[in-house]
This record gives sequence, C-alpha cells and structure tokens, in this order.
Amino acid sequence: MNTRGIQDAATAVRVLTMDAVQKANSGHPGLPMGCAELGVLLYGEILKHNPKDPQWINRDRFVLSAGHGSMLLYSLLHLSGYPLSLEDIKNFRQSGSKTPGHPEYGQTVGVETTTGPLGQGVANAVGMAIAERMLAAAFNTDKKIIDHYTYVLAGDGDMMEGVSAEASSLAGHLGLGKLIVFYDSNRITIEGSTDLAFSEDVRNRYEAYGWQTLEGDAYDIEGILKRVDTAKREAGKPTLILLHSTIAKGSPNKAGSHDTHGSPLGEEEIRATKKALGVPEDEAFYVSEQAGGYFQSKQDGWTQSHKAWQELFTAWSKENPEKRKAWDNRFGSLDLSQAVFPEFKEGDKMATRKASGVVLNSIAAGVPRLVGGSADLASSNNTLIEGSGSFQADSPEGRNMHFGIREHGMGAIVNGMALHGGLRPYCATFLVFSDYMRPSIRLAALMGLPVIYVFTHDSVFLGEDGPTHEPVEHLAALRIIPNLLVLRPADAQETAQAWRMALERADGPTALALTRQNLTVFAKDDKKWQVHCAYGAYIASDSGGIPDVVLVATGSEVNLALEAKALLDKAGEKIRVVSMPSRELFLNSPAEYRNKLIPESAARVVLEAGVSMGWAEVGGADALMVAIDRFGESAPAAEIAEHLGFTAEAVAERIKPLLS
Ligand SMILES: Cc1ncc(C[n+]2csc(CCOP(=O)(O)OP(=O)(O)O)c2C)c(N)n1
Repeated sequence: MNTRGIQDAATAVRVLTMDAVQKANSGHPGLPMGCAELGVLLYGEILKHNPKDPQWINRDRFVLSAGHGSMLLYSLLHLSGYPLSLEDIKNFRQSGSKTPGHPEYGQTVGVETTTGPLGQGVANAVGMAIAERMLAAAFNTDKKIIDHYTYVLAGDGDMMEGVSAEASSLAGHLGLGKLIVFYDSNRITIEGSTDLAFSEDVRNRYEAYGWQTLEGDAYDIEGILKRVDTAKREAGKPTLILLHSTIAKGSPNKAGSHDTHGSPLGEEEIRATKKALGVPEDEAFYVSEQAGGYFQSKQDGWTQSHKAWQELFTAWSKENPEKRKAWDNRFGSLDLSQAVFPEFKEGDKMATRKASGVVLNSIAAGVPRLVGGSADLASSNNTLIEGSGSFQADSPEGRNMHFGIREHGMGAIVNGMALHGGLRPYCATFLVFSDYMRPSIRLAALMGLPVIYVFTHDSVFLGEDGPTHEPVEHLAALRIIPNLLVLRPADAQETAQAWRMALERADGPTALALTRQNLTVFAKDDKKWQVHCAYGAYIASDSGGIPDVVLVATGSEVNLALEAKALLDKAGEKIRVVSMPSRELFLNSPAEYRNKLIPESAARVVLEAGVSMGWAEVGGADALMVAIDRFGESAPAAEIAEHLGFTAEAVAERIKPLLS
C-alpha cells in the first residue's frame, strides 16, 4: 500500500478545502480536514468506481450525508479524475458553479444525491442498498452483474436526526449487508461539544438495530481498511464503523474547535497549517505531484475492474437473452405500452384510494420497475401489489416494501431507490402525515426524482378519526413545493389518468391525493378530458354557451359541485363545473385555455375541502370560496359535511345570490 501517497493526497484535500473555503469566505473546513485520510481511502482504495464512467450501474455508491463537508467530496472528485477541474474548486459556492455550497445531484458529476439537510443521506443510502438488493434478485445468475456496496460518511448531526434512525432501523431489519456507514465521531457540532446535547451510546444503538458495529481511529489507515474488510465479510447485517476523529485535523491552533465547523480558518491559520503539513505556505490550491500521482496510479485498476464487469455483462447477456430484454426495458425510458390501465364505468361508486389500488395492480405487470409500499397503512392506502410478495431479508424478489411506521425514513429511502436507477418507487401514507416526510418530498422535488406519493384519506371526510387525521392545510402546503405535481383526481377514471401522468413524469415527484369515501364516476362533457388533464383542468359538466357561474372543484368536491349544479339547473341557470385535478398545471397552462374554461364574465366558485389559500389565483379575489379554513372534527363524514356546509343544498344556497 502506498501510505505516503495516501497521506500526500490527504494533505491535498486539506489544502484544497482550506483555500476554497477561504476564497469563498464561507463554507465548512472542519469535516473535510478531519476526514481527509478516510476520504482518500474511499476514493483510492475502497470504492469500486471508474471516474471515466461515473454512470456505471454497478459502481459502489458513496453518499456524503454530512453535506456541509462538500469540499471533501469536491476535492476527491477532482483528485481522482472526475470531470471537476481546479477552476471548479476555485469557484466553490459561486453562482452556477459545479461546486455549490452543499452537494447537489445533477449539478456535479459524481455526486450521488443532494445532501445538506442532515440525516437524509443516511436514509438515501438505505434506499440505494435496497435497490441494489432488489435488482440483484431480479437479474443476477451465477454471474453477478449487480453487486456493489453503498458507503456513507455521516457526522454527529446525521446521527442525531430522526430520519437516519428510522432508516437505519429498517436497514437492520432488512439485513442490508452491503451498506457500510462511517460515523465521523469528532464530537463537535456548531454550538460546541456534543456533550451539550448528545450523550447516548450510538454504537450500542446501532447494535440494537441489528447492525454490525466496529470502532477505531480515523487516522489509522490500515485499521480502516481492515474494518471495511470485516464489514464486507458480514453479508447479513449493515455495518457502522465509528471513527474517532478531530475536526479540522492538521490545523495547529484550531483543530478540535467548533470554530472550524463552518468558518474559514483565516489567512494566518492557513499559513500555519500549510507549514505544519509541509506544503508551500504561499501557494493557494497546491496539489503535490505525489498526491496527484497517487490517484493517477489507480486509474488502470479502475479501468480493469470496469472492463471485467463489461465482459461479465456481455457474457450474461448472451446466456440470458430474456433477462437482457428485461434489463433494457428496466433501464430505458419508461414505456407504458405494456401497462394495462383499467376502465371504470360511469355511475360506478368507488373511493379514489380503491381505484388507485385497482390501477396499480392492473399496470404492475407491465411496469416491472414499479416497486413500493406504505408506512404500515397498505390496506388503507391500497398500495399492495397482489401476488408480488414482500421485500424482506429472505425474499429480495418481493416488490412490496413495508416501511413500518417511519414516514420520514420512507420518503428519504424512496429517494435513494429512485437515485439508484432501475426502479420507479412509490410510497404511501395518510395525506395528513405527508408533514412527517415533507423534508424528503422537498428533496425529491429539488433533485427532480420521479417518486410517486400515494396520499389517501385526503380530507375531513375521512370522518370519525377526527382533526388529528384530517388534512386541511396539506394540499396547499404540498402545492407550494416547486416541482412537486399534486394531483387530486375526482373519480376512478381520473385516478387512472393521474397514475398515468405520474408515471409519464420523468423529472420530478407526483403526489396523488385520494379519498377514503366513495365517489361516483361521472360523465365528462369534455370528451378530450384526458388530454386536457395535462392543462390541469377540464369541463366536467356544462350548460352550453357562456356560463353565468363556473364551479371549480377538485377531488371529492367535483361530485359535490355536480350535485349542486343539478339542483340549480332546475332553475335554468348556465352553470359550468370544472374539474381541476392539478392547480399548478392549470395555472401554467396557456392563458387562452384558462380564459376559455373560466371566462372573466362568469361568477366563480371554488370548492375544495381544504384551506382556501392559493385559490384566489384561480378564481380571482372575489370568488366564492367553499373551503375549510379551520381544523376538522371527529364525526361521521355526513355530519361533518352538514356542519361545514359541504352538502349540495348548502352549496347551492350559497351560489344562488351569484345567479340573480
Ligand atoms: C436538518 C438540518 N438541521 C440543521 C442543519 C444545520 N447544520 C449544518 S451542520 C450542523 C452541525 C453538524 O455537526 P456534525 O455532524 O458533527 O458536523 P461537524 O461539526 O463534524 O462538521 C448543523 C446543525 C442542517 N444542515 N440540517
């Protein structure tokens, strides 16, 4: 082993970090300096990767969960030959650079996931390790074409966050033996020592989760490699390698201090550190020949292991033409031609959650990459793919995930599954608990991951469970997340269309808001309604000519609007009911379409069993809002509807003054 080269490369990481943070006058030098040796070992000795083919499907994944330590990742990507130049490093944290403050998926080649919100990366990695196991079960023969590890570097902050605990607990249960988490235990966070707020025994906690745990020194190079070997030998459990480290290691006066967590070291201390490290004090961004040479010497090995895999893949393809076809189908762009969407008849009464389950089971065979499950509510969310088995330690071929009651972990895990490639994950819970996983939904939207959320029990009309379970502000809260498509279908037919739209979306997540209660499948006056769903709304029922009143409704309130219209029709008024499964799509549709659907001359009414916030944008400030700007209550749904004015009669009464 080239210990000297490793140390020189670690020095280069420290120098690049100090100088980049100083130049940007912002950033986090402490972690990269404290983990420099580990980082070099990962990119030089441990990871199976090839910087010349960063998309290699069988590469080991590395997740820097402690995303604030981004300069560690950027230094290593640069030094090991990924397309990240010294110029990019010098542009750390500048507008449009490949080196943003925290690693951002899609912005920098080699960054496997967006991290920064602590704990998420650990959970993403659990998702990646699940994906590896699922794909291995689907495709491997005696030739293991999917066979890689997922590594994580996590700090004290990651270990304190609940989301990592949820995901780690599931990882232990599932026995994800190819997941290896390094815990950088420097016992320093922003406010000071972890003694201020964190005194549990993390190692024992992970033992209790069912992990193998190991412990050592972050600067014991041989020890780290030995522990990685031990981790790999344990196939039935994930491994936590706790490493005792010193934040900002190498800085003579600041190492060990929380000041180094998130501030530049300062010119003077940088000079002192460079002197102590034995590199030129006056040269910024200095990388010694030995440091560069260390990684260059690795390229041949990387190329060879990549080539060996390509040969294995070719041989496997020859021996397994059917599997190869399935592989191409899996990893190509999604083709829905094999997906059979069910037909629902007008007049049928069915909850949209139930319709969603029917759709899912109907299309599952034609969309093999579709996998997922619920946070212990599968029977309520209707998310089980029948006959497909459960994904468990001893049944990795199962398509049904059981996330347990861990919504936040679930959200972050499906992100990791989506990031891995080869899977289209969905997950599910009650709409009200989307709050429990909101940070992960936001990250899916930020990363542009096509994850599907099945959120059922989408209004106060779930009834007896009461206000704790009744979403009122959730649709509004989800709609304001950029790049999240929120669809609230109005009947079983729209639900099938919503699933189609979610699957056709490649660049962002979709949330389906579905009812607990039955809705009637209604006749749609717009015969091109499916096409027009792409504009977010269409005419469900019309009276002919320019309407006097337009009732805009979503989800279950479309049935209600149609009933109210029927009452008012008797008075011979021109009323139009618009079903709007997606407010965002409607607001982004051509003005001409919007004005045609909701003419300016018409009085406007908006019906949605949720807060009115945001609806003025559709209906105008003077629109009549039939909304719920308060919490719900515990009662049978019909009583709640009566009490809150969500009956056809009550709605019709409120509309009448608009007609005269
Ligand atoms: C969810 C979340 N909360 C808060 C922060 C702000 N934050 C960034 S780093 C950090 C402290 C992390 O400490 P540690 O993991 O020990 O990192 P180190 O000090 O070793 O760099 C905090 C609170 C964050 N990034 N994410």
